Amino acid sequence: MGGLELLIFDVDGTLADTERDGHRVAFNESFAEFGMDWQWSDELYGELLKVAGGKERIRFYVDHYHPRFDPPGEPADFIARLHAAKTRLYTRLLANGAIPLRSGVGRLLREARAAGLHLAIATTTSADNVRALLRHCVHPRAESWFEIIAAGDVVAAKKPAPDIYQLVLDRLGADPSRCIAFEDSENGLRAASGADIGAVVTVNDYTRRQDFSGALLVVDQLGSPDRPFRVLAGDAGAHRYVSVDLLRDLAGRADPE
Ligand code: XBP
Ligand code: MG
Repeated sequence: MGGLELLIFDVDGTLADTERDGHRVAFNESFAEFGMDWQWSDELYGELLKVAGGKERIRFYVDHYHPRFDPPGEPADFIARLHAAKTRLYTRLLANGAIPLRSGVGRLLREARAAGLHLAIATTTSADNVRALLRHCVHPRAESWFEIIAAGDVVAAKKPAPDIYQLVLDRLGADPSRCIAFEDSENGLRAASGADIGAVVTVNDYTRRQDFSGALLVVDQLGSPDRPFRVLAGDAGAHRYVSVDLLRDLAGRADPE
């Protein structure tokens, strides 16, 4: 007999709107630090987000927008140094409180812990960024709330490949039918689906027009009793925000046993 056991969270765009006001700003600051006049506008960044991973995104940008760029030294080393600076600048933004959690995230994490559910992270971003976000935006000891923080370069293929979700399942010996993933993007949904994990999608401004077919539920936010969600696809029954009860309903429907 099945039953919900594990919630697996994406980070960027899901726990917080980190992309436009966090990663994008830090990328631009790192370019300036390296004496380059590259500027990623809000609009251009929306385009670049189709490439998952910061180093991969810089490489794509160079190939498509500055194909004759001649970096000092090996291109891979240059990108790695630039990206390390970006991580330092991004975690500083988090420490300064520049990026709040999305609606309902803190509430659901606490409710899930109180209900005895296990928590995990499956993200494309670097582990340093996840730790900084958990510490500064969730709780000083929030890192210890998660059974595993699967992040960044620990897998060969980033989302939309299922590898990072598969790693979480393998490490925890978890049955995907007893898990629910939380994602904000089509790349993330495809990664979760590829590992046979049902997903709740909370869209944001960069992702709301993407294809979320196959998601258990698509909403505009996790929400709370005084700030209900808007359902964009799927059936939330009488629920008005994403609670543990709703998640158990969704997991039960996906697994008829
Ligand atoms: C997140 C990403 C990351 C971040 C930047 O995708 O694509 O690249 O934008 O992080 P997801 P790094 O939310 O689907 O995991 O610069 O640390 O790669
Ligand atoms: Mg995301």
